[in-house]
Amino acid sequence: MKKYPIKITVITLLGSLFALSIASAEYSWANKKWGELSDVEKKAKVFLKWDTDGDSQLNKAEYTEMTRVQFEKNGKEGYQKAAEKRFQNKDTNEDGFVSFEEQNNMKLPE
Ligand SMILES: [Ca+2]
Ligand SMILES: [Ca+2]
Repeated sequence: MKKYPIKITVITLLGSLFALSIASAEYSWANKKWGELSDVEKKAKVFLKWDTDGDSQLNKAEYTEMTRVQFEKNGKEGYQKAAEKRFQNKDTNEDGFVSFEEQNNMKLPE
């Protein structure tokens, strides 16, 4: 019984290591420096920066947040309406998510 918590810790540690290796292996460009990225990889990096839940797509909340920051940067108002409209336009398959492909008309680089 005494060893039980240690086992759990080891399993948890191994689990997080495994998750980490998957995360970094997912995109070959993930660990490159900005200057080494191709244009599409840069686009992908920016896109995935807004993907806070990590599903490689932007849901409406993530998309709205991206639009809010863009508008704020440019000193514009009315981001909510704009985000709503853009989201609808971009989500061409109407699944409630904007994929990288829908956003940029190109495939997410691997
Ligand atoms: Ca997402
Ligand atoms: Ca979609």
